[in-house]
Amino acid sequence: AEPVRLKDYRVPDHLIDKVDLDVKLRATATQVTARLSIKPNPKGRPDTPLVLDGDGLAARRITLDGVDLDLASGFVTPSQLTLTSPPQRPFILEIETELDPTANTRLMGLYRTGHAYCTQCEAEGFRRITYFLDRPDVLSVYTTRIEAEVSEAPALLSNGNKIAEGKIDGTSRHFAVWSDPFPKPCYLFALVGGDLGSIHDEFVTRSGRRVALGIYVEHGKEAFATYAMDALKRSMAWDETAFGREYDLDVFNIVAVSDFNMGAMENKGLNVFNDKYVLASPATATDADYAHIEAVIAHEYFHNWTGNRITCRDWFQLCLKEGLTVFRDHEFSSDMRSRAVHRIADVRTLRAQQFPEDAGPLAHNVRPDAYLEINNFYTATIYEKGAEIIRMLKVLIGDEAFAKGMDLYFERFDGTAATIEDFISCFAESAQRDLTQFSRWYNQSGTPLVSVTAVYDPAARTFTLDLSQSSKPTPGQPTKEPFVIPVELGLVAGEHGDLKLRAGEEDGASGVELGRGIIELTTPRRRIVFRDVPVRPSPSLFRGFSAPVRVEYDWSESDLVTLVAHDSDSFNRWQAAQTFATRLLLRSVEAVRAGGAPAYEPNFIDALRIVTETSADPAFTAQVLTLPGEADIAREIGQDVDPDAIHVARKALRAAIGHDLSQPLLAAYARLEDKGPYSPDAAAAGRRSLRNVALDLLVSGEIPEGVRLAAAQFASASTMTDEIAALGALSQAASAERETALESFYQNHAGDALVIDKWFALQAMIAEPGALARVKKLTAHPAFSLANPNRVRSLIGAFAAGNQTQFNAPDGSGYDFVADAVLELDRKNPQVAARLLAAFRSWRSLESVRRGQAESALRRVAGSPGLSPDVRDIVERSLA
Ligand code: BAL
Ligand code: ZN
Repeated sequence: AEPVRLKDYRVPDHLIDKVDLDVKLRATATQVTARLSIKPNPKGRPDTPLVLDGDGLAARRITLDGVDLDLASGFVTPSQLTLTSPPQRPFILEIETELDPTANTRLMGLYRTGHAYCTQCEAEGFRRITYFLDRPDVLSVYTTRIEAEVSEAPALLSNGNKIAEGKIDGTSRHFAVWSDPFPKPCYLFALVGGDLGSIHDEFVTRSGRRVALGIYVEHGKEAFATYAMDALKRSMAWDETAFGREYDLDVFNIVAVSDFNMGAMENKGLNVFNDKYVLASPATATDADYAHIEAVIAHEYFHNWTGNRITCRDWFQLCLKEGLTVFRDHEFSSDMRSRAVHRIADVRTLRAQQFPEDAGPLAHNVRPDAYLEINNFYTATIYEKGAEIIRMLKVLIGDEAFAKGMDLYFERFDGTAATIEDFISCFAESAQRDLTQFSRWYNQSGTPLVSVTAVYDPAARTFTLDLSQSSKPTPGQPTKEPFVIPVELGLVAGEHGDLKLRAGEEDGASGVELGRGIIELTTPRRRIVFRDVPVRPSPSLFRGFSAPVRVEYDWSESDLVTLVAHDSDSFNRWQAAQTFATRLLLRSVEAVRAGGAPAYEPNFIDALRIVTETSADPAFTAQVLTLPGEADIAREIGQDVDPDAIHVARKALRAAIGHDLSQPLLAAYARLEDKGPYSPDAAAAGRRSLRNVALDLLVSGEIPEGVRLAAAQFASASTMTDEIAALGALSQAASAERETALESFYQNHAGDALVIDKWFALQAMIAEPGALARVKKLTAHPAFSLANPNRVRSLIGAFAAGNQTQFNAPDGSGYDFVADAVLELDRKNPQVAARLLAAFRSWRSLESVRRGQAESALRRVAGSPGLSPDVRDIVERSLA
């Protein structure tokens, strides 16, 4: 297949103003009648054929202005409907198709899940329902009539407002008609018909619109949706105050289903969710689950403006809605929780998920310029790096110009399908600034490296900082132009804190920059000479992670200890601990590979001790005590990676922390015990997180009291947070107790799919040689199914992404297992299969034996017959 290219974009030659759908739901033979009001696009080319997209469709009848077209004449295939010379005036095309929702295992288009029919149309699922101009710049007003058996689907939902409903006389069927007044692209279409429980509430917008809110879930799970409802109302209120955005329909419904490819989907007025991001109770969901639910509910709701009211012109602009909406949900969560701790968590995610993507064969621009399969571009780069770019923009132009630019964007592009250029132009205008160079962030892939050196001259009292930026080649981009990189910095003089930044124009800095503490690196190199510097300071660079870059600076150990203790920027206090840990771990890995013992550094442990004993914020302390992950360390090493050595080094450092800090950790554990009823708020969650990090470290350090506490906590936990944390701690080492605990966890939670997902994932991530055998055995467990994406991700996905030593076993067994799973899954659900295969993305950085094994597994996948376009795209890019 030929890639789709951004440079080939052309406006559509036809438009579809109005879509009237009539859907008669039946388990294996659903009948869809689509009445499309089509017209030539005055901005398109005249006299061109009309080509509608289809995917696996079976047309039953097609009429043009009421006249039957001959289906046998060859103008319609399962994947296309072509009118070679359509009328040069508005006309009505009516298309009847028949679908089998039960046989739809791809979970795109209309499918069955649990007790419901539901749809997923983004990116190109609508063409599996009817023939259409399936592209985001064709906006139509939809009316949807749904009909079903009353007993099978008492609830009938679609986009917009319900305008009619009733029984169908003489039958056991009923219908509902929904009308959505807002023109939208077909990827935002949704319908649901099902036998579901629901909870209802109301939100009154600031201009007085009463909005009926509903959340639909499996019967019996209604009480588990109350937190999601609360998060929804908070999201609606927040968008009014933070972005001036009000909701615009009388109804907002959410439906939670258990079989879903993505996390959730922002269909206009009818969000469909993976139930993982809706259902929560203290006994079944962890604090992290609560935080995710809050964030995803907010994210999908915020799409109503950034995505729905203003949509994307084409799929190359995906980050226009995704990066921006992630930025908005990060801001929301920061306001709801601790901003500093939230920032740390977001950066951890970016580094764990986006940095490796950007460093490997799957690297791509935040705005790609070509794709073979758009489903493969719902990536950390589009989402997380896309959000970072917007955050950087805000840092660069300041809050006021940023807010003005957002207002301009909403005002100017409401009701349109927009581009990144449209978006950026609003900020260029509001900030009165040329953002051409800044836009390179959208068009060049890879993580830039900023190298910094410094010289202190005590006689001259100057501190000279030399900054330089460089970027490695990425696929298709051998060289890069310099980026605009905002460097938020401070010079920390021990316990005296920040020095005032002084430098003149002749020293390479502007007063405006110094006043804000934000230096812009726009050229390959920049030197700044700071004046009146009384002592050698410790530079605090990229405060708040002001740009998505890697930083290289040779901090001394005493600099790092100073920054951990005294940096006024709490993100950089955490970062200094991470930098120290990383340095130590890299040294250890080398020692271990050379046959020696892991490195040990009392200064590092002491820095952690000070935070543990003095920090008033348990959530922050928990972050400081959490070392970089094994994959993070692998990425830092970059080449010739040996995951076993990394595991040994990291495990030894955790053991040292647990051992050496056992007293303060035990004290924190005792002090932070939950008193009173459960609350998912950030403060309570923060206390539990430190307590559980302490427990885990104590068990790592083989402190007998820690092991005893873990067993006791597992036996008596009243929350899933504490229960799974204790089980995780107990699972660190092989023992009969571990197996008993795993068995009892299963018995206690059997039947609760989301909890059993955790049980699968925990076992998949056990870092010991028996893990693969265990995972293979679990694929035969009655609770496992390849048909359920959450299950696949929790068992096979967790093994591939979360078990570095066993997935990367040198005999290739981990790779073979995942490759086999990908091939089997590809026949059912290519989208999920392709996502799973992306776990190989860092294969080239491995040492040669593993690299060879990974390559042969990938080649075996590549050589298998009948691959989906999704998997073929990933495997070919991985091997290129
Ligand atoms: N638009 C796909 C799901 C999401 O990002 O909200
Ligand atoms: Zn989104």
